[in-house]
Amino acid sequence: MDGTLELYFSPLACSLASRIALYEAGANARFTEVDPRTKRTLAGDDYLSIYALGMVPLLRLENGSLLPEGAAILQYIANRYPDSGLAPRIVFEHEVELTGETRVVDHTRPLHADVEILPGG
Ligand SMILES: N[C@@H](CCC(=O)N[C@@H](CS)C(=O)NCC(=O)O)C(=O)O
Repeated sequence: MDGTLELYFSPLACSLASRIALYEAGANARFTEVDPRTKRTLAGDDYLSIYALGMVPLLRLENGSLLPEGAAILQYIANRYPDSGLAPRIVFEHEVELTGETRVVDHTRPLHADVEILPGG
């Protein structure tokens, strides 16, 4: 555990999305390749002893804990690096009020309720 993220991946596998997200976010990360047939890393480590399911992607967090599942990893990266713009920022109503906005979004109304038809449209 050295304070960097570590992504376990296999080339051309679904871990590619997590790799791209980490690159796009400019994350300080190491990339450890896993051979899907032998379940060993390129350095020869037994991947099944790291993650018993033997699947990629798997992200080792800065605190050493392990996060599996591509969707969860992508969400984590987007949250961890909000300035990367990988996911839309969630604006809560109280934040809108804090910024002095007078219009508070009403989540109970259908989204299209605010859409105005343009003249000629
Ligand atoms: N539910 C997992 C599935 C991950 C997955 O199926 N990974 C494949 C590569 S795309 C894998 O590691 N297969 C190797 C195996 O099943 O032994 C996720 O979405 O991350």
